[in-house]
Amino acid sequence: MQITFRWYGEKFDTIPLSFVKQIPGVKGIVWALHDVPAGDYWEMDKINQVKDYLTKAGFNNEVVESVNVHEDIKLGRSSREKYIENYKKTIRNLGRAGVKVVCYNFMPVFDWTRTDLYKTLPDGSTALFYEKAKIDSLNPYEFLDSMSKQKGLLSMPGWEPERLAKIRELFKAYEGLTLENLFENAKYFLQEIIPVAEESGIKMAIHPDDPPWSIFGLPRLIISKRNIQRYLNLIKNPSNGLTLCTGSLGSTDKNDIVDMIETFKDKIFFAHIRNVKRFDNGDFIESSHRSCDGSLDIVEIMRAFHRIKFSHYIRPDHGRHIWNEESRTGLRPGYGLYDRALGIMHLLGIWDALDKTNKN
Ligand SMILES: [Mn+2]
Repeated sequence: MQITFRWYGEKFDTIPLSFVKQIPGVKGIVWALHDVPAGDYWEMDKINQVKDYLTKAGFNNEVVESVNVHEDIKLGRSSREKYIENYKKTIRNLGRAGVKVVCYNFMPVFDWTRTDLYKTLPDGSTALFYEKAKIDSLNPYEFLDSMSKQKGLLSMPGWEPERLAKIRELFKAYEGLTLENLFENAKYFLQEIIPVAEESGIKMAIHPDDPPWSIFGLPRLIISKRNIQRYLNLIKNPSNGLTLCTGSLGSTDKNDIVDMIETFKDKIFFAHIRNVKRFDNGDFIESSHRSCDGSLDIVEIMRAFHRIKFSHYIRPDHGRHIWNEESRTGLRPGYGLYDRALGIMHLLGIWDALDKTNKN
C-alpha cells in the first residue's frame, strides 16, 4: 500500500505540507483544483503548478480527488455532451502530469451528508455525526438551512455555496429520476470517459455514496456489493474501478467490508480507511481508527488488504477534531491534521505487524 494524505491546496488548506512531511510513510498528496467548478476542464498550467508545488515538498501527485461530475451528466440532459468533453480533456491533462488514479463520485445533489459537524465524543473530541431522525424529519431545504449555520460547512467539497444556491432547481430536475435512469446515465458517462482514461494511464475509482442509502428520495448507486458489481460491469475495462471507503460503506451493517475487499480486489485502486460507530436507531458517528472505538474491525480490514497484497493508494479518511483543533481558523470539518496523522500511524502499525508476522 502507498500512504497518501488529502490536502486542499495552497489557497484553501491551512495545514503546511512541511507538517504532513513529518507524518511517517506519506508518499503522495491527494489533491484537486478546488476552485474549478464542476463541468469546466482543468488547464495544464494549473495542474503543473500543483505538481511542482507537491514535488518541491517531497510528495507525488498521483491521486486526484475529486474531478466532480456535472449534475447534467447525472441527469442525462443533452447539455451533458460539452461537460463530458471537458471531463475527457481534464483526464488527458492529468495523465500528462503523471496522475494514476482519479477518485470521483456519482451522487445526486448532495455529496456526503451529516447533521452535525462537531458532535462531542465521550473523550471531549468532536466528529462528524449523522442523526437519522433529523434527516427523516426535514425536507432538503430545511436541512440545508440547519447545515449552513454550522461553521466550515460551506468550504467543504461538494457543499460549495454556488452549487447549493441552485438546490431547489436541482431537486426539481431530479424529480422522477429512478435508480435505473441513474445507472443508464452513469453507463453513458463511463462509455465516453473510460477509454480516454485507459489511453491516459489513469484508473477511475468511483467513491461510494455516503451514507449508503437513499436520502430525501434521491436514488443512490454505490451503496452495496450488488450495486458496486453492477457499476463495475457497466463497462468492463481495467480503468473502471473503485475507491473502497470503509466509513461510507460501513455506515450500515448490511455491508461486509472484508468480503468486499476480497470480491473487488482487482478493482480497488484507492482506499479510504476510517472507523464509524453505528447506533441501533440508525445514527452514526465517525470515531478513532481503533477497532474497539467503532463498529468496524479495522484490523480485519487491514488484514484483508494485506492478504490481497494491496499495492495501490490508501489514505486515512476523515478524522476527529482533537487537541482543540476545532478552534483553528480555516479547519475543514473532518480534515484536521492530528487525528488523521494518528490514523496513519495506526494503519502503518497494523501493516508492519502483519508484515513481520507473515515472515515468521
Ligand atoms: Mn471516503
